[in-house]
Amino acid sequence: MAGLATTLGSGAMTNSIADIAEAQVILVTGSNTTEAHPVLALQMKKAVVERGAKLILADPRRIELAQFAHLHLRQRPGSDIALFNTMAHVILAENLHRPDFIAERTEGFEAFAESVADWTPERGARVTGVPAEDIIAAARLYATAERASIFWAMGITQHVTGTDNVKALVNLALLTGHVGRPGTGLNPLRGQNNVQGACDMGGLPNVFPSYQKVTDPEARAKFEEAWGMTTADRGPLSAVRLDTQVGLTVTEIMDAILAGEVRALYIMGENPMLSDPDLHHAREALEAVDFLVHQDIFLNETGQLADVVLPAASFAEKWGTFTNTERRVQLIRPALSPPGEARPDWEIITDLANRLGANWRYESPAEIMDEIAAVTPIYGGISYKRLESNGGLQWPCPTSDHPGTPYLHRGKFSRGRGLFSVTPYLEPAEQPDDEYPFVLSTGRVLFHWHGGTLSRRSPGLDSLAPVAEVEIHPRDAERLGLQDGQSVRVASRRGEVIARALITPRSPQGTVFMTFHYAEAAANLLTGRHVDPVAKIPEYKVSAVRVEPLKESVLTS
Ligand SMILES: Nc1nc2c(c(=O)[nH]1)N[C@H]1C(S)=C(S)[C@@H](COP(=O)(O)OP(=O)(O)OC[C@H]3O[C@@H](n4cnc5c(=O)[nH]c(N)nc54)[C@H](O)[C@@H]3O)O[C@H]1N2
Ligand SMILES: Nc1nc2c(c(=O)[nH]1)N[C@H]1C(S)=C(S)[C@@H](COP(=O)(O)OP(=O)(O)OC[C@H]3O[C@@H](n4cnc5c(=O)[nH]c(N)nc54)[C@H](O)[C@@H]3O)O[C@H]1N2
Ligand SMILES: [Mo]
Repeated sequence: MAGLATTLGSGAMTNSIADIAEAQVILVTGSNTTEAHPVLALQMKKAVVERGAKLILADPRRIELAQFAHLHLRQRPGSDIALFNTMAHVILAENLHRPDFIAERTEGFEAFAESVADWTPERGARVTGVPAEDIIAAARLYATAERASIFWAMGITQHVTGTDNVKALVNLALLTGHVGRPGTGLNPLRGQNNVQGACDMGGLPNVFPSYQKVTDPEARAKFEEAWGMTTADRGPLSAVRLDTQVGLTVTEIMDAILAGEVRALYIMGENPMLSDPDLHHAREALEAVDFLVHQDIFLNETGQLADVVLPAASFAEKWGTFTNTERRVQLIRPALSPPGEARPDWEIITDLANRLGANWRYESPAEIMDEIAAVTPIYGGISYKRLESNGGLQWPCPTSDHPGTPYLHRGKFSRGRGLFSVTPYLEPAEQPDDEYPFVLSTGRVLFHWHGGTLSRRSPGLDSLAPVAEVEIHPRDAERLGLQDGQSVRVASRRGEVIARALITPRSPQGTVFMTFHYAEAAANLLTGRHVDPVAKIPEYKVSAVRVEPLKESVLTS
């Protein structure tokens, strides 16, 4: 979001899923699309197989999508800026850019062009490990297509240069005019079913709903008025004003607890005891905090540390909306009643607010949606009534007769002109050395979801991926004297886990891959706390580890 919002003015996916079929060239990078977004990946396969689109895959691992790729660039983990700067160099050197588009719709071109002048294909190849001719071929293919789109996910963002990685991709689209039209665009695939909606509603430390900044006095005044904070009937809360200070991000909160600056924590639908980096540190913080509330549909590893647990109803047991990766707001309806004392999240929060002295009178989620529409311009025309009668609406949808917006930035960027950025290449924060000679990359498999709180309760799913595995290249395995299926200890500077070796050329030599789905072999005991300075996202995709074969098999499956 940080990378896109600064350069284009909106942090969301620019185009639509249906649009994938229109692209002639699709660049997918840092997205294991067939495992993490399997339904959307079908559109990519269809574009390639049925429409002859060319797929450029830039991913260190030989993921399933590689079988559909015209070109597979296997860059060293964390070398993306070098790769995309080099592609930009080639596009400029071969005059494949669009001077008309650049002049009309962008700014910052000169400084950017100068900054990639020395990113020759030879230098790019040296830094990324990708053959120079492949980088050149990818640049030509992307630039000369009539319509080319870019898709990415966590392989791009979970680095200390995550924000600049995104900006380097934005540079490519601005250079070639591949944005603002069908079949083009800059498309971050949002991971969780409602992460887009959570951000739109202001679930970020620095904004109110619709990305209105908390530091903007006008925005603050608007919300204070809308929420009745300036009127007298607020009882004990009438002296409370909206905070204009930017809050903390997840990774900062853990540090602030240990510094004594955060005393209470209310966690809703999240399991940091498996998903945060450096779990020993996360545990220390969650044990140190004076008061911990956990609101979840299951008692997960984090809930076990809580002072108070509030049981919530699941998606199947309540009304609500999810906003998906293409900005589409869709209605959910209850199919079951919540078990036991579980209640919808909005009811729990409303009750809590009223016990604190607020005077909230919501009767239903539909009413909350009406309030959202009133204060959130991009959702201005969205109501339950409209959502009931169609397949959802894509924001911006400012008025009740607006049909929604399939692609952004048509004719003009949300910020006015698209901004070129200078993106200097930086190595990952932790490099392999003699003691920790492998790069550990972490991510997902098709059958499990994050900490496994949901998917590992499903015997069907768990039987398909029951044990934590470490992908390791055959040549590395040979050097370690390792057999397929043997138990190994994986250790980093922060901790160690035991998992089962999966010998495969999927991960490149020198890199091992693990998921973070297994509490009994939690990959985040190994990962470190280095973060991107802007977005504060941890570098989950690069840690230095050691792999030691174990004699006996300690795993049962
Ligand atoms: N089955 C399943 N699906 C999910 C989830 C799940 O837990 N399980 N989680 C959801 C969520 S919240 C998210 S955010 C998405 C995540 O979706 P993805 O980001 O697609 O999933 P990851 O497994 O994290 O994989 C990222 C890809 O980045 C590649 N990669 C690693 N290092 C680098 C690098 O340095 N550069 C580049 N360019 N690529 C690199 C990996 O090889 C991998 O193919 O998935 C969503 N979908
Ligand atoms: N090493 C490593 N670590 C990572 C990543 C990585 O690639 N590598 N990826 C990161 C990313 S992109 C993400 S998104 C995070 C995900 O990390 P988390 O969000 O912490 O992981 P989940 O296991 O999805 O936890 C979601 C919780 O929400 C609960 N829940 C489900 N539905 C509801 C509901 O309706 N109401 C309430 N109150 N609770 C509900 C579930 O039971 C579960 O306990 O992990 C991050 N951590
Ligand atoms: Mo995510």
